[in-house]
Amino acid sequence: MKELFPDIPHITFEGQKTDNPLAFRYYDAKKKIDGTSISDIMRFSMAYWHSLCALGTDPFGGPTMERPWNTLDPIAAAEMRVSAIFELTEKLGIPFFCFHDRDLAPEQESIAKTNALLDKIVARIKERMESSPVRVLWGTANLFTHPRYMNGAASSPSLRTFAHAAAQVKKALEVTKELSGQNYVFWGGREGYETLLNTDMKREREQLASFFHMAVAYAQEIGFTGQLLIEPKPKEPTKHQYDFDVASVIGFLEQYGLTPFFKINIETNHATLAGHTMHHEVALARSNGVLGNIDANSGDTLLGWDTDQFPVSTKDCALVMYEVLQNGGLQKGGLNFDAKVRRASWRPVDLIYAHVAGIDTYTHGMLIAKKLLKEQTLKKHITKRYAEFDTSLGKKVLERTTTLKELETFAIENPIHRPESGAQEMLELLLERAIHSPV
Ligand code: XUL
Ligand code: CO
Repeated sequence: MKELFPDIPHITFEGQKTDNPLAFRYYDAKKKIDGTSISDIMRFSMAYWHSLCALGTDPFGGPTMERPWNTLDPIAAAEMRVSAIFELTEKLGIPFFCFHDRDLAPEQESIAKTNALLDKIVARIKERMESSPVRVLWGTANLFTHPRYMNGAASSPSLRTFAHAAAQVKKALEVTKELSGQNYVFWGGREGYETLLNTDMKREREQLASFFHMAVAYAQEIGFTGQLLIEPKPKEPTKHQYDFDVASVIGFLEQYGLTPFFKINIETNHATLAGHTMHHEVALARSNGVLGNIDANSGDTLLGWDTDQFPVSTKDCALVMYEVLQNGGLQKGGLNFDAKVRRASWRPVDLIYAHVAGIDTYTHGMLIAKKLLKEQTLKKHITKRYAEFDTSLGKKVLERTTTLKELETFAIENPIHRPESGAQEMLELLLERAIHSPV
């Protein structure tokens, strides 16, 4: 097979001393840690949309990316992108990719024609998978680009729009199953509102819940065994999105009887847009048993929108992996680079530098997290900090078997002026040292 990117080599592990930016310092894919290969722990994935479809446009400027399919018609370009996803992931040693239906094939003038073209591209992907180790991490439906979704998809006031969204999700679930996708994602970029002056919020949330129930039923009907995931984001493109953050999604799932069917896909830049750290979101999901997938990227603290940059902060990645490891891994989920190169980074090789940076930073973070857990660096302080709640009265509080009266008696017998120091600065020092210690 002719290579599309002959100048891009296979990226290999060269160890911590290498200065080669087209090699890994930490990602030794086959190396086993406690019996599991690094590749299986990390479960990295490439995002079809950012790496193959994005043109480098922004609200002020046109396309900048140089890609071999630029001059082709849309269908020939879609076919070439199939070769590209396998070539790039294989060269990087990335085992998965994720896609929206419309990333694979452009929409045509009718549902029947759109689905027929999608089937053609899907057949091509299936054929390539026969000779490639690369697999689908998750699929999703793009329910935000077409003008019919301008007022939302499942939360649209138009039943016709709602039905189109339903038809699209039905097909996207079928396609994800056909490609043995391990998860299916719902990101509702337009499931929210621009102004309450024209919005019935109660009804829209009920529509959304009904939509999810139908998707669960259809996934079961066709025998899709992948994990269903909801991806929160507080805003952008809509002013307010119903799946605001992990806490809102947990509440929504609970309210509408959807908890058993969904986990959460957490994206770093969405967490920060919601005013949280990524660590907060991942920790909250883990402690509620709904950590499903990570959309790995980073934002820019000086900008108020979703910049989708590659993750390059060792500390942030270490803290995410600290939770992932305590979760026993991500099971069916993975670490999907929902990230794009800047529009001035127009060369194909810039995509490779970006992924090497993300892969190595996250793998380094995992190794640091492993050490933090093994040495109980933070854990032993947390255990000590809550020790009073391990006493019999403390346990009664958690079991809800004590009373204000009993606690009053205890308070009289046990006066307290100052509890233990929180020791935040010492813990920050220990974390900083761990980040800069050999792994
Ligand atoms: C948008 C975003 C999406 C979802 C899939 O901010 O993250 O790419 O991951 O629709
Ligand atoms: Co995402």
